[in-house]
Amino acid sequence: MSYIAKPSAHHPALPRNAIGFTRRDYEGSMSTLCAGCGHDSITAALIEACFEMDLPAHRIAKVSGIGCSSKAPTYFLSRSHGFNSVHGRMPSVTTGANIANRDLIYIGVSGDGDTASIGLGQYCHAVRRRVNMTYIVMNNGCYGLTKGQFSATNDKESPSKKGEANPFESIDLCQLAIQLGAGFVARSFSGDKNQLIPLIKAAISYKGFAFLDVISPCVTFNNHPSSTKSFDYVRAHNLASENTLDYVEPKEEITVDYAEGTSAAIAMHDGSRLVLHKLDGGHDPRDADAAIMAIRSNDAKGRIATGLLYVNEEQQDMHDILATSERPLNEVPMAELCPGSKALDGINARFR
Ligand SMILES: Cc1ncc(C[n+]2csc(CCOP(=O)(O)OP(=O)(O)O)c2C)c(N)n1
Ligand code: SF4
Repeated sequence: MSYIAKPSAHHPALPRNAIGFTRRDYEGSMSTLCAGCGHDSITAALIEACFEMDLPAHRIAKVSGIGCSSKAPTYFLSRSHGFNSVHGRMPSVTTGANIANRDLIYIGVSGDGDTASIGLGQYCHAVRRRVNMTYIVMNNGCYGLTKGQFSATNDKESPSKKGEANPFESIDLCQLAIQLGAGFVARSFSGDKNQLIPLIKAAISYKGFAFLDVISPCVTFNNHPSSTKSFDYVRAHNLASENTLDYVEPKEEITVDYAEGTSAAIAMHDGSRLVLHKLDGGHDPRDADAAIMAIRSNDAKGRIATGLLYVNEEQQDMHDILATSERPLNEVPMAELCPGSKALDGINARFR
C-alpha cells in the first residue's frame, strides 16, 4: 500500500492528554487520498476521539478490507495493531481476532462497496454475532478506488457523474444493523465533526456491536450537484438535530440539565455515560421500531436522519454469549491450549 511517512518531530508545546500523548501520537502516515475526500475527515475525527479518550494506542486493533476507505487506517493510529485484509472480509478477520483476544479495542473500517456488496454476508454475521467492535462504514455511494461505479448504498435514481440514473433500490446499512440485533447504531456525516466525534467515542465505549454509517463524499466520482451523497446534498438534507447526544468521560460529572422524559443518561461499561436528548419530533433511541421508522419516514421526505439512531443498554456481546476465554489466547500456556491426544480422545468419546 502506498504511504508517505510523516516527519516525527514534535513541537514541545503540543497539548498532551492524561496519559502523556499528543494528537500527533495518534496520527498515521500522510494521506494519499484525493484532496477533500470525506474519508480524511473521518480519520481526523478518529484521531481526535482516541486522543480525548486517553486511549493507549497499543490496546487498539484497526482492521479493514479493500478500498480508499479501507486504506484510511494507514493514516491514523500508526502505533496500533493493524490488518488490511481482503475485499469484504474485514468482519470475519475481526471476529476471529476478537475471539482470540478480548482485551483489545477493535475498530473496523470499511467502505459501502466493501460492506454492502462483496462483504454483505460477512457484515450481517458480525452484527448478529454481536462482535464487540466499532464498525465504521465510510459511505460515498460508489466504489471510489475502482473509479466510481455505483455501490449498493447509492440511492435509487441518484445519477452518476455522467448523468446515468441508478435503477436499483439502495441498501440501508443502519436499518439492516438494527434488524439484525446491533446494540448501537448511528449515522453521521464526515463534514460534521461536532456530531461525529462524540458518536465515535460512544461507539468505542459501547460493549457490543456498534455501527457507524458515515456519509463521506467522494470528491472525484460522486460529488456532483445531483448526487445524494455529495457535500451540498447532505448539508441541505441532513436532519442532524432529531436526537442529540453528549458523551461524558468517566472522570467528568454530568452537568447538563435535562427535562424529565426528554433525556436520559445511559451508563456504559467503561464508566462513561451517554446523555441522550430527545428533541421535538425525535424518537426514543432505545426503541428499535421507532428508530427504523425515523430512518424510513425521513427518507421518504428526502431527509437524512443523522445522530444516534438506536442504542440497547442491556445487550450481551459475543463474549457473554459464547463464554469465551477472558485471557487472550496468546497468554494461555501451551499445555492448556493443547491438552494432548488423551484429552481429545476423552472429548471424542463423549460424542460416541
Ligand atoms: C475480490 C475483489 N474483488 C474486487 C476488487 C476490486 N475492488 C477494489 S476496491 C473495490 C470497491 C471499493 O469501494 P468501497 O468499499 O465503497 O470503498 P471506496 O474506495 O469507495 O472508499 C473493488 C470492487 C478487489 N480488490 N477484490
Ligand atoms: S477516489 Fe473518491 S473515495 Fe477515493 S480517495 Fe478519491 S475522493 Fe476519496
